[in-house]
Amino acid sequence: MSERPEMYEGVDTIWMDGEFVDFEDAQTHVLTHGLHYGTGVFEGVRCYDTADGPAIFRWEEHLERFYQSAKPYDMEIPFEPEEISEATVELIRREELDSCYIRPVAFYGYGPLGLNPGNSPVQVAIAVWPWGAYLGEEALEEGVDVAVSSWRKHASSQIPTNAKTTGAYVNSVLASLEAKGNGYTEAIVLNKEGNVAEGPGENIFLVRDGELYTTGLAESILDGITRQSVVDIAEDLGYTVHDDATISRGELYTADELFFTGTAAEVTPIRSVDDNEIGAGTKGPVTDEIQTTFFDILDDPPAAYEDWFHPV
Ligand code: PPE
Repeated sequence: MSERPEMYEGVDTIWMDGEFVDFEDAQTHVLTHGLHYGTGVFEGVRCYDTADGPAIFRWEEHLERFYQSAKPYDMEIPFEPEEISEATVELIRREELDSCYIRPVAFYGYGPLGLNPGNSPVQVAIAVWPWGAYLGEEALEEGVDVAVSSWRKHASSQIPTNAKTTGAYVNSVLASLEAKGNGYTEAIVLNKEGNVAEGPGENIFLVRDGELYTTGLAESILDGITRQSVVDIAEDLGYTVHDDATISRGELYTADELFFTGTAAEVTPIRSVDDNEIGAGTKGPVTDEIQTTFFDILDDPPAAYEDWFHPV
């Protein structure tokens, strides 16, 4: 096996198919259905080192989406949510991590190939590892330079976009490769209609005249849990939020502020789109207030947001 990526240094254990196995032993056959056809579903979750101890952020919502994602693929995850939850908590404890990223994945495993996955067993694994700022520490302060991708997001009538399916992420990979290849930090992907969908691994928010806009669920986006959280936070801060918006490409350039949300990306300001400066070309004041509130909540959960946290 090739050398272990630095990202996973120090990780000893992975939970796989009901057991805790050594990191190096979490293997699967090359004739795995999900490897050939992308028939897997996954989650990305973060555990934060809060003032009340390590806690998983919005765990119930992530677990629910995990099972929902499996539905269009007739995939029966052979474990109850409680079992997945207990395994995850135990894994974080064993790794003695205060904060980490959590990656549950379920996929059609080694069975007869052919498109019908029905004869392949469903395999499930959970890995945890420390993962810092997704787009870099500096991105959280200064913002990122992004480009509108020439790749369009698939419509939900082609591949359900509200399901977090492994195979569907080739679209995100293409957009991300193109953006990075052209010297940008991240992409923005338009939907089939040519309106804004989302980032390859993030939802997007626009600020105009003190109000917030985020693309609606019918715009071929993932129903992001950070997106939902930011809508709540912004409303609690007194902002008007339009969470069912259609945003045209042109509106990106004239926005007062733009930012990404996601489990990995958290709240990341966007400072330019296609080399056009957004606002003052740095983190804007509304983005700053929302980002600060978001990180404050994660740091020391106030009573009003307590149910967003699952103690480890
Ligand atoms: N859109 C897409 C396409 C997406 O992948 C994510 C998460 C989001 C929106 C935001 O959703 P949420 O995490 O529930 O707020 N992307 C995950 C994978 C990133 C990766 O590079 O892998 C994540 O952030 O964990």
